[in-house]
Amino acid sequence: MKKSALQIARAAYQPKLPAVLKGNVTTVNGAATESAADHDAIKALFPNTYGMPVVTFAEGGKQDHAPLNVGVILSGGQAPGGHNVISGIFDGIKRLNPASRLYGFLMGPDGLINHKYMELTADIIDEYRNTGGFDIIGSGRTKLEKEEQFDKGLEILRQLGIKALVIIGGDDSNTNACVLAEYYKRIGAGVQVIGCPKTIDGDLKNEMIETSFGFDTATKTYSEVIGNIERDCNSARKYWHFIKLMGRSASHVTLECALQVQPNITLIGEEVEAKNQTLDDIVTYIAGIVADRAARGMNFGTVLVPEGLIEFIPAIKKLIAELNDLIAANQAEFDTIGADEKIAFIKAHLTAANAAIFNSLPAGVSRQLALERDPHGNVQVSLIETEQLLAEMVATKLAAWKKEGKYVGKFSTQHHFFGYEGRCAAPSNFDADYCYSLGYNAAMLIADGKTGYMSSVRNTTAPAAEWVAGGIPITAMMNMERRAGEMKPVIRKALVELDGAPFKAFAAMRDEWAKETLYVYPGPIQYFGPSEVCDQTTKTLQYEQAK
Ligand code: FBP
Repeated sequence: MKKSALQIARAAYQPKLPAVLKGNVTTVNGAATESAADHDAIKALFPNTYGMPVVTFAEGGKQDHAPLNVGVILSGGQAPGGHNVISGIFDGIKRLNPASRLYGFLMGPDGLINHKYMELTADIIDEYRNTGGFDIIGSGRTKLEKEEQFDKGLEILRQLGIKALVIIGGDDSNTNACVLAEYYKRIGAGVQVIGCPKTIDGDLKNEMIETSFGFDTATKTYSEVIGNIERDCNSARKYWHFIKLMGRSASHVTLECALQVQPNITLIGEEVEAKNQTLDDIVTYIAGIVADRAARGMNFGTVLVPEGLIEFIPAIKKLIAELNDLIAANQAEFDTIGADEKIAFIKAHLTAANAAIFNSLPAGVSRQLALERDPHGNVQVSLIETEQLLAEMVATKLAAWKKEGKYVGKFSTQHHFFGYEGRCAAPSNFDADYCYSLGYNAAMLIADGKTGYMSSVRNTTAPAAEWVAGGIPITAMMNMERRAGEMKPVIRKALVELDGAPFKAFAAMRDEWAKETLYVYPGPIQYFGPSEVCDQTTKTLQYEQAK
């Protein structure tokens, strides 16, 4: 396979590990845990994996281990560093015993269910070290949730002598990993299940999981291009750039990019919800800043929009909740009718208040809300062109203000959506190191017999040698939520906290960024060079850990 000069040089990079993982480890058990909420309900659903302690690894002990056969699955959207998680698992189990073997299930959970797999040998692993993408084994969004799927998977796990399965995924996939761990423990299958926190969205985090992998590289990639756009914008001084950023259910990506590039306007979905704003409130806010800058001769600017914005607007959120229940209750009928009939059905069955909101939305948006769902039941917000919608609505408002004499200026727009560009970038040093450590650490959790745990590497704003390695029971992150019309145990999503340090820092500076032109140009990710350029963590982590 032909490789670029960077790929060749990067293949030789040796990811950093926490010092504790470099030798033999012993397990230090912390206190028993409780679920994030709904203790009784979660305990009843997970009697075998509830309440386990947080574990931390310490140096010492003896680690002679029998050969370990391990399986790995990449689940959901791509995130930079997945290949390093896999190479970390590989190196970890080989260190425990060189006769250990690693199997990759192909194209996500489907590979387990349909018995599609490949053995990942040293030469294959070496091809993929420190590379972006999930192409080593592919990924998929099939939901692993039914006992028939678990039993089918167990057949191949037994055939290959696999003692543990590592599921690399986001909150939904790790929820399913936990259900699988509980099931295999209950039936005495003898297969452990370990999760790894992946998603560029950054919404799988808590006290013990400081960040999901891929967030660092993806936000640095987006910030590079937004910075370039800002410089173009400040050179030509004739466009307002509306930039939508991935991040389906939380606005962490948008907030992190804002902290890096200091745009004129940033919308944060969680704030829109907390302030109970309407679409018109948002449009008025943007138009106000555009008019103010125009009055001072600046008919240009940048606006960052989180892709999940639509879902945070309270009126639309209520509408989506009713749509979810309505579709779930009529799934059989829904599966047999065409798009126009579905829309007609929805209009006929929605409550009056939600029907009014539904009818008031531009046709493209209402269709998207009504028709397209991913296998986890999520609205596919990446397909809704919110950036364009907002730009058009702002233009209409400004035209009205012009007539009233409240606005004098020119408003020309450009639209962008950055998402896929960042999901498979070559992992930054942080993600390369973090992912390799998560994988290596997963191998140690397996060696220790753990199941239903998520691999956890903490203290991540310190140098890698000082990172703390261990595991957190997945049940400790769970609560009950309504999904597709039913209450389900799920990992609680981490949204942007409005009283958290990253948001507060942003909120303190945003008025200045709106008024003036204070763009910052981060430039491309650097893999080689001075540490202050190559090894910086995200601003989010820096603010959260106050460093
Ligand atoms: P994960 O939560 O699976 O990591 O994926 C997140 C994400 O990248 C979102 O930001 C985006 O809305 C979605 O995936 C896009 O999904 P798809 O890859 O199926 O188009």
